[in-house]
Amino acid sequence: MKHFTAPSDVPSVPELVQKALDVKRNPRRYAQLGNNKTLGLFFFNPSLRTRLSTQKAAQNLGMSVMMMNFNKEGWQLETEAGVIMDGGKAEHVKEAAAVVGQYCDVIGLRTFAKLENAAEDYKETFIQQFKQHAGVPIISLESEIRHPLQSLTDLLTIEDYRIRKNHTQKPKVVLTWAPHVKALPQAVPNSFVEWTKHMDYDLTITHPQGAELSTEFTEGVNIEYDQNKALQEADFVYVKNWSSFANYGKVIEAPDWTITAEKMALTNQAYLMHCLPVRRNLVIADEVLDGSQSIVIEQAGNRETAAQAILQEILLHLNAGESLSDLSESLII
Ligand code: AN0
Ligand code: CP
Repeated sequence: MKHFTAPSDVPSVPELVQKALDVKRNPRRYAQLGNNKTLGLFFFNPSLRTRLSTQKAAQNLGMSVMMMNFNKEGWQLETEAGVIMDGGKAEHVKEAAAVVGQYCDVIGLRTFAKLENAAEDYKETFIQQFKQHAGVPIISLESEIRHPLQSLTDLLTIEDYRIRKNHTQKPKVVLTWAPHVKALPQAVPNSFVEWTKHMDYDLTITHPQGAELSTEFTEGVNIEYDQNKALQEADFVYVKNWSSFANYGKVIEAPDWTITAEKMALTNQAYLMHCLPVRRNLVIADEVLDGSQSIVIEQAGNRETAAQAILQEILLHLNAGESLSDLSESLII
């Protein structure tokens, strides 16, 4: 695996989930793999879990880590080609990406959707530009439209629970929209759907009318507009707010969609998941978040495992490339 930005970068999603489960059982197997390698983590937006779990994962593999909040500490970056840069942006992403590629062996990048123009956001400009100009593997730490590290974590968490609880039947997994006061990106639900499609799960998405995700992600997935009906017999309930795709970036008001104990009682004693951060009693009621079926903290803990699995795969790929080039150098000599 070279880059990690979407399932299309991964040879097999179920095999990657299995590798992540192996990392969870045997976290120190590759403790030296990243010696003398540097990971750069570059953020255009806030983060708690992604930043700390990916740093920890890199340390577990012996890598050193550099971090920077690009929006606060770096130059404002231009992304358009061919423009006269006489405005507020001091540096072009072409140079910025190429320069950080000189210092880092692997680069992680977080760039949230601006939620102003869907066509612009759905291009994932920064990820694409860094892939093109940095010359090193790129890991998405949440792009405008995808959050693959979160989704790998989510699948790892579901599989881990299925093994531990001896759940052999195909699980019913419900992704439910929940209310929020701010316009949030579609990255987490898009990715959750995109990754879950690779697993043998019975997936239902439930949301109010007007909260449809892009069909680029939801094509072929069961959508149920009645939340109570969708929750029936669910084994895993994944809760997340997102803003409208059709009415791009607008907040959708549906206060009855908060996840309460009454709603969870409709499920098959489902485990409750959320990527965090979560607003209590708006998205999920206290009684549910603090209840015995909530696995959100362990889910967040699994971020470290998923990040380590990805870094391992990328480092193995890098090291294989290096030993091949060593070999060709020695052949030339
Ligand atoms: C972000 C989002 O919804 O994409 C990050 C989630 C991991 N959430 C918020 O901004 C609250
Ligand atoms: N779930 C997640 O990505 O959290 P952070 O935004 O805190 O990194």
